[in-house]
Amino acid sequence: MFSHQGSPFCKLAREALVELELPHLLHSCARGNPKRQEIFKKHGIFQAPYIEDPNTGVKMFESAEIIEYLRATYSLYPQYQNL
Ligand SMILES: N[C@@H](CCC(=O)N[C@@H](CS)C(=O)NCC(=O)O)C(=O)O
Repeated sequence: MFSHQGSPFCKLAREALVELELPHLLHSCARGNPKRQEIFKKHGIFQAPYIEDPNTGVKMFESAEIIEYLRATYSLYPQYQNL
């Protein structure tokens, strides 16, 4: 996941990864970090959080969608995802 610490949206998405105990790489990309270019080149925009899931090929922005995707894909109890 591409993230930066000051972002409340990134914090929520990161929390979902941790809550589900999913091993992940966290690419820190605060303003000025050249890693932002990696996303910009692929999508023409930069926004964090952004994830790429190598298991499914999914690539996505938007914290709420990321959280929903992670829970639907990896939770053992997806029916309780809104608790
Ligand atoms: N609706 C988006 C908002 C994400 C967002 O606004 N991210 C900010 C950081 S808090 C961002 O990437 N801004 C562009 C930038 O930092 O250059 C979400 O929920 O993920």
